Amino acid sequence: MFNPESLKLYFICGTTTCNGRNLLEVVEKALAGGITLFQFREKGKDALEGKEKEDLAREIQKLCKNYNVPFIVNDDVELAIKLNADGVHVGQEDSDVELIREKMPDAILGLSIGDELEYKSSNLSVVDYIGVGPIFSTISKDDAGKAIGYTGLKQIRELDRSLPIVAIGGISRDKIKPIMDTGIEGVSIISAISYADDIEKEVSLMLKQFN
Ligand code: TZP
Ligand code: MG
Repeated sequence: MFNPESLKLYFICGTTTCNGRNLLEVVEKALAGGITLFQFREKGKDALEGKEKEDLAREIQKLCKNYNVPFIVNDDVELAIKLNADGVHVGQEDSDVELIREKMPDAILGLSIGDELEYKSSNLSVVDYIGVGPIFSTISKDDAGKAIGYTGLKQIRELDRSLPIVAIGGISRDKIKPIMDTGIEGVSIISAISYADDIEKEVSLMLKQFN
């Protein structure tokens, strides 16, 4: 069952976006700090594939289970099914969300939305939440679209107040309060967590921003 509260502090990471650190250690520290959801996003040059990717995903899934935090796979629907992951997150260029919903009727299903046009052309009736952004410019995604800022985020929030939204792109601790003020459910973050000097402490400080 999907609880939109799990979107609150949503950490995304893979071996290519963890600052050369050991991904399992990074995820363990983030879990200890209090992240509310984890997405395994293994992408880009030098990303793991096949059995290596699957084995690492299983290890992270175990860690997340220990902390009772949902484990979501980015893009790779077949891996998500094989692992019986809690969910899958896809972009506009990935497979059709209706087909994914047929394959994974009970999983958490998230879709990336870059702007109002993408919002209007997507079948949102089968998804549990949307990831909206980039809000600000990002170092973590080469092909990220144009940053939409607080104004763009607010516009999308106002299109449907019942669809859970998580914001993404260039979000650091100081931006959490103003982003949450737009009335959305959470923030998803890569580098401000994976590059933090002390990941556990940074995550716990981020959590305080929601009070
Ligand atoms: N989609 C839009 S921006 C982005 C993704 C995956 C990267 C977010 O990473 P960061 O480091 O939190 O800006
Ligand atoms: Mg994708």
